[in-house]
Amino acid sequence: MSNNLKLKDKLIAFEERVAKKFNDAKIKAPIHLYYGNEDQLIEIFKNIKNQDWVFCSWRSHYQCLLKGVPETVLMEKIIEGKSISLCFADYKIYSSAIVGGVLPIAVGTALSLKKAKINNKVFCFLGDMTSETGIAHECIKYSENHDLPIKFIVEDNKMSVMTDTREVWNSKTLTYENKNSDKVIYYKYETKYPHAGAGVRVQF
Ligand SMILES: Cc1ncc(C[n+]2csc(CCOP(=O)(O)OP(=O)(O)O)c2C)c(N)n1
Ligand SMILES: [Mg+2]
Repeated sequence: MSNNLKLKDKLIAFEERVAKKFNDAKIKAPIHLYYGNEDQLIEIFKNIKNQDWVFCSWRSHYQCLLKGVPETVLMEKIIEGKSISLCFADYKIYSSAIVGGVLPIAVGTALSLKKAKINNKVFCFLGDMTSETGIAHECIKYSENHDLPIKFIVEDNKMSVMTDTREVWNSKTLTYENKNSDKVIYYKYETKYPHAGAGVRVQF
């Protein structure tokens, strides 16, 4: 079995364990699970070094694991109810459940790295709807124009909770779907999980 396949299985199995704990009411706070984007994240993380910063949203279990947070440590935090805003300073990973909340913080981090001539990068993950907000447009424009050491990764599952993002904006394509920018990576994925929860207890 190749290393990528092992890692992919590990990621999927971790989310399945979280899903079971949530459905068994062992986790009392919201969870947001990933599925179907393992290959893309494994590829992206090949370019992320230990000393690089990773910024995420409410959905961040895969990034935490790929940044090196041990499964037991991550699971403990999730059981404590912290899934929605996981932060591990030692691993340089920071998340916020506020739509667009991490974007300016990621830009500021990239600006400070550039000013201090530190050779590390920032990787900022955002959903398709987040990528259409004003704050995302400003942050990406600022990062492009100042050539900051940052990559925004737009993760398109087509939905914002239960709402079709393209329908909202009355557009067949998203702003960053076909945009040629060295600051933006864009990919599409199909998940098997609802926006939040794992399909049995509370979900929305
Ligand atoms: C400021 C703010 N407004 C609304 C919400 C509620 N909310 C949480 S996730 C979400 C959908 C965001 O969709 P998208 O960016 O596509 O991310 P996905 O969950 O699909 O990965 C919304 C509206 C929030 N967390 N913060
Ligand atoms: Mg989405």
